[in-house]
Amino acid sequence: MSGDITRRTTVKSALAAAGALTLGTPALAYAARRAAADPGDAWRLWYDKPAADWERESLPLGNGALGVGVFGTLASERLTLNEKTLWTGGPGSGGGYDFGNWRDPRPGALKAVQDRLDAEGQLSPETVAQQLGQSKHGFGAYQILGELLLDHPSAPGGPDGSYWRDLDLAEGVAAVAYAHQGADHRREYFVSQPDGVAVGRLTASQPGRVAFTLRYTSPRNDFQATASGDRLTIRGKLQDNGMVFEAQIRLLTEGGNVSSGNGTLTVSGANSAWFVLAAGTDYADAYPNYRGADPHDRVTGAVDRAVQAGHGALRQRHVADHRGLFDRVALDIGQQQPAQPTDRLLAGYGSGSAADRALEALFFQYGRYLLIASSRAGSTPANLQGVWNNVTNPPWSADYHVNINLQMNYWPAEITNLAETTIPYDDFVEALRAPGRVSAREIHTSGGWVVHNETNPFGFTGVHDWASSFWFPEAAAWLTQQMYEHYRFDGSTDYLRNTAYPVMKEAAEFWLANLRTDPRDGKLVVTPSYSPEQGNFTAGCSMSQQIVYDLLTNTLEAAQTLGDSPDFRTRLEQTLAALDPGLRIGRWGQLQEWKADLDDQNNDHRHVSHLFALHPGRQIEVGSQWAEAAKVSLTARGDGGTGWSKAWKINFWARLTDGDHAHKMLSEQLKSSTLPNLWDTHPPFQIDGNFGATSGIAEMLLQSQHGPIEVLPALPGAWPSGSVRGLRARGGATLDITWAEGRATRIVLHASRTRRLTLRSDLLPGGEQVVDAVAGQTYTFG
Ligand code: FUC
Repeated sequence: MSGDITRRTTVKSALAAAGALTLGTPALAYAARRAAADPGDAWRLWYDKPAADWERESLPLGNGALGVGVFGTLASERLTLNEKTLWTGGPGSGGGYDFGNWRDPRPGALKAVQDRLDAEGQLSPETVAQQLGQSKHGFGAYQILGELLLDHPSAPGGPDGSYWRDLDLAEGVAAVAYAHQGADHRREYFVSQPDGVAVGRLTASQPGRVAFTLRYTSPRNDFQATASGDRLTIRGKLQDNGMVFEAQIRLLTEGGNVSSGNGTLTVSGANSAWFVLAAGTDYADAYPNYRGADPHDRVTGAVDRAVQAGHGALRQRHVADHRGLFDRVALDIGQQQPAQPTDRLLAGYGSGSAADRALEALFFQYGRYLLIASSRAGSTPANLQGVWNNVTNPPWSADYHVNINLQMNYWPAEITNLAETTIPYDDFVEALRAPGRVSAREIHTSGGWVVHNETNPFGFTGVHDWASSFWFPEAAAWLTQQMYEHYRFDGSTDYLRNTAYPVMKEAAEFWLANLRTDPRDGKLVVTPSYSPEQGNFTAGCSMSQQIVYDLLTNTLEAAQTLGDSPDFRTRLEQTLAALDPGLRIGRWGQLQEWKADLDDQNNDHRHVSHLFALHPGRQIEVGSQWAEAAKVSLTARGDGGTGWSKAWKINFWARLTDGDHAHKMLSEQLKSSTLPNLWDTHPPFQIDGNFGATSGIAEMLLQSQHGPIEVLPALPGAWPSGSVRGLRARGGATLDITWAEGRATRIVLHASRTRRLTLRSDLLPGGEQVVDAVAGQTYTFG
């Protein structure tokens, strides 16, 4: 790739051009060496100063369960620590916990709201919240685990010209380098999935120059830190809910020695030092208590095994594991790595240069990196901040919002070849069924399972009372969509039978029991229904109908594939036939957001919920009247919005096959919703926009939601030539695509399933070719 090649030659000139460096310092030599050593080096965030602010500048590392934020500060290195299950709230919580289910039964309350909607057409959210809402008890919040500080007795006062800090997305390694008193100092960090530990290593180019004191701090006072030998143990219990947490660090040196005392470990006179950290809690995703084994044995085992393995083996296993996922996709959109650190690259973005394309390609890969780092088997899925959090009261509790946000986190997973990252998502959704059945029974008097607007790790499937976001029973249906899509990409009927279908079927049973006939036209509608997060309550708003349509369509397809009972299939078919599809064109040509024509042409609300059928649904096909109406709606909504909203719009425009407008939305996101560490900002930092943008870029290059594989469906003029390797299409296909002057020049399809695929590209005679693909075979066109 062009980026790779330029990268190697520009690092030196980059640093020199930045005016910050004196050529020849040891740290520069390190930087140049590092860049030259790695030919796949395009994928790197780098900076010439330490992070001053966690949200804007820290560099994230993680293995799904553990997260580390690297500051790279000089005199005292700061590393924020996260363990994804460390949450207040839930069973045992001080304020009591009710899963969001009504504390007192409210017989007839739901029906009364439905009857009023039948009679009056609309109700204010406040009115409905008064009837059906309830204040939150014990919802809790994601907690920072603490911080590790590495205090250096001797370090430069501030970053001089030799300072370097980077995050290598391909290796999953962050590094800090600086020169001090004639020695080249270097710190390197990674968080290993295979070994379940965070690892740090400090080296110096002169013997005996590594010296620091390692200590732990926390904004809570609910812990004890005990140092003994080479081990620091932090053990505590959250005051709110009694959740037990433990972290252990072991610190080893080459040369010099380690001493312990007063809850700290001190290295002096060492040639190098390295540490491993493991952490855990007694959380388990098991209804109704959500507690499992004490973490002590697991944490001790992980640090001791890691020490035994040695730094070299840990690093090698980590990099192999990380690259095994990351390297599956390569993207070249004609980028050239510029002579600038990433924060300046971002600040200078917007001229349409090859440097802009470098940022766009980096942003795409960063979304993949963040998903690998925040969503691996064995923990909960990526939350609103992935796995990273620096406080005890993060925005929205850093929870699982399910009226778009959690779903958006997983949009890139299949198409960008990271299907393994969906394992924690599947586990989490599966575990919501048990509490979700109780909420279905107690709030909706029905079978099936349900979850409303947001949830936590303790099965909060009921409601709260924030009027504009407390009611969204469609969330369960929407959550199952990713599971069916996983099947559509992968094609494994075992997965469909054992994992996806039971969850989908039970969500479908909820809606079979809860749809109601609209007296106005006899159609089946969701009621009460609320288009997130605006307007009044009505019956049958478009998003509600489209989500139920999507669920029932997917469930029917799956029932046919698996040969489920004819009775059930007939019920699905009959319900689909009577269901209002949620597609209606209004007075100004727009796709209506509500069943009545209520849309305001000047409304620029961030949620564009009524386009669910376009993306992530597949009810709307480009070329149809619905697609035209969706375009009218989207145009009226405008190109603004919060971070995730802009990211969603990239996907919408890609699905409308308008590559230039999709690219416009990407550039809007980079210009006004992206922080110097390339985290998406809502504001504040919210990771869904990173994932949504990566998905949107992939959708510009490849789509398959309607079956046929569409190659380069929305290529923007800004990327006239390039290539992408390793994107996935539905039906078990992986594609490598090369293009020039805006047209595909070569397509390579790798089949992992034996099946008939339809490939569409203007490279093919007549624009389309049927491929009778055989698993394991490769097919080349052009
Ligand atoms: C949804 C959005 C908000 C925010 C929150 C976490 O409720 O409407 O903008 O993203 O999730």
